[in-house]
Amino acid sequence: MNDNKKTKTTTTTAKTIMAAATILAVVASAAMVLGTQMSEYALAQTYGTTAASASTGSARNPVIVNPSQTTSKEFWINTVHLDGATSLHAAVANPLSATNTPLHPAEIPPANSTIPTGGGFRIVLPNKVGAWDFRSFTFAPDQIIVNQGDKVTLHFIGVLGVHHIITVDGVGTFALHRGQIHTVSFIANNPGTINFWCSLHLPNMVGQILVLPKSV
Ligand SMILES: [Cu+2]
Repeated sequence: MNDNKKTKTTTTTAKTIMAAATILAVVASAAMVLGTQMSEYALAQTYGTTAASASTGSARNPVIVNPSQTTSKEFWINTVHLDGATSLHAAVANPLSATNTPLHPAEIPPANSTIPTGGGFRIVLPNKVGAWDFRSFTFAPDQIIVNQGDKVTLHFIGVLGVHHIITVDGVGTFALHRGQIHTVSFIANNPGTINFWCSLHLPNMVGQILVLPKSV
């Protein structure tokens, strides 16, 4: 084989390889599109919708609530306090990071407090580096809805706060420390409201159970 023929053969081989590579790339991208479509379809199936209903945004059927049916209901209620921690001095941004901006501006505690008395609110005045905090106690959740005749089980969980003295109206009073769970159960015989509260953190550490009347 002379040099001319060699060059021609090499060029032809290179063209063949390039053509094959192009075909492979087309097949691969077609497979990717198909794969994406299949995974979207699988996702739609997972959420119990068809592709048509997903595209029109129609919702799934709502769950029908029937107040005439009684059942057992169980709730987990955490003791919580929310903290507004801030400082007399603005937080310092990191000059090396474009996304790190100060978390809070300089703030001073209000001169004339409007906070009601009771342990439910607390201001921690500025410490020697200017940090101060406003705290508010609550339950999470603090509103519960059940049906008349339901067996209601409440698990109170001591998460935040050293301890609490909790009363569930008509059910009882108990102490709850951090790390403990105290459970009460009762039948919601009467429609109306059942209040619960912590006597150490009034007036805001309160909650309410709304008992819906049985339909006749
Ligand atoms: Cu409390």
